[in-house]
Amino acid sequence: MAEIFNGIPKIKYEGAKSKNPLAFKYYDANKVVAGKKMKDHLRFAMAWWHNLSATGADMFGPGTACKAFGAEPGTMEHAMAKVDAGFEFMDKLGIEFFCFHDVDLVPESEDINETNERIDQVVDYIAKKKKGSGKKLLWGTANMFSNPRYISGAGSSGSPDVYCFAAAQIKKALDATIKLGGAGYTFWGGREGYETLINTDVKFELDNIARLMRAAVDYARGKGWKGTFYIEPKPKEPMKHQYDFDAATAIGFLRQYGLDKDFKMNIEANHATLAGHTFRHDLRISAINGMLGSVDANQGDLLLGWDTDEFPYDVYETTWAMYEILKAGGFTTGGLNFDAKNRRPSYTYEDMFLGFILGMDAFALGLIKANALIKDGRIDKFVEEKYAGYKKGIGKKIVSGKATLEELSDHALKLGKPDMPPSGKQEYLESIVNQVFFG
Ligand code: XUL
Ligand code: CO
Repeated sequence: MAEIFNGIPKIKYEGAKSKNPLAFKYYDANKVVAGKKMKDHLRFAMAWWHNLSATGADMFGPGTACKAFGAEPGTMEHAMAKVDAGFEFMDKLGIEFFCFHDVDLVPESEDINETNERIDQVVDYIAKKKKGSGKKLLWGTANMFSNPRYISGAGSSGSPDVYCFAAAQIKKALDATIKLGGAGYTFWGGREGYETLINTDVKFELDNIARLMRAAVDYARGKGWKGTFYIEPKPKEPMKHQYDFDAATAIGFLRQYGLDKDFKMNIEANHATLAGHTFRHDLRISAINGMLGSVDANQGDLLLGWDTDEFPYDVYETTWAMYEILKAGGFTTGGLNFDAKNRRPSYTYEDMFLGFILGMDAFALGLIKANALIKDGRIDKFVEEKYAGYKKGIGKKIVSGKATLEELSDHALKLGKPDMPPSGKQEYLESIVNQVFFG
């Protein structure tokens, strides 16, 4: 097999003092941190769409990066070349997982039957390459937002025919996921939402989306698949309002429709910030509901109001993310999928590697610092002490769930005036974070 990324060596860990751009400074795959190898905590994945398909085109100009990989884009030869490129890329970075949409794998035909035949060919080829390679499928998904038939959604479409096309794509993408031993399957409802309520029956659309998800679960479970379904919340873009607004909304939806046993959240950093939350907030909401499944690792730009999908470099953010993930017990079927792309001016093959090195090092450093914060213990101790009053007396009774409103009222009336609660000490706690980071 001819080398595609000529001149790019296997990326090795060289340590924080290294000035070699093509080396990891913090990601040391087999180093044990908090009882597990770094690679097993982080479970990095490559996204087929950004890494092997997207060229940097935006609404003002064409792509700048060449992702031809020696073949003519739009052909099956190119689809196969992308598989070779993807496996070489993962090998060189030591990445074990990948994720894809159905139509990232193949050029989409006008006729879905032909698209499906193409998917079969590429999936067979991926299955062959995967054997003995140590590479695994983190999750698969169906792109139900790009094709013009999805103008008004897939499961939320006003057309039952379009609804069936969505089902056909999900079925095929699930077949591919199952065949490749995938650990997960993601629903990101890009166009499941509305532009205006003037032409939308929200209740009908939500019911229909839930029916489609139920059909998908029944199909996959019927095939014996034990993997995790994920919802990837996002508040807007492309739609003005998307139904899976954030983790809290998506979890409520899953519970309402009885889908919560089969689904977890796939939290994307840039989606959380678009929803007006921190990345950490959506991870916490997922975790406390037993719904923290997987992560789309990227970061946004707070000065821009859209999904920029940048490679994560903000170590405060990656640290808080890893703090939440460690506290939740780590990933099981999920991992850190780089749903991230190079900036348009970073158009070379080398830039593709530099983006991943940046993101992998940022999360490795985040893991190290999150572990240090947990070991330091002062933050956890503070939070525990904040609620210590609930371990005795009336506090204990409240937590037992047995206190009546009269009892609670009597307690207050007896006191006449409570003591001020202790200081929140936010600034002190923030200074601990800086001390652990830089001390
Ligand atoms: C879009 C997005 C998607 C999903 C998969 O914002 O994040 O790429 O991750 O459909
Ligand atoms: Co994503």
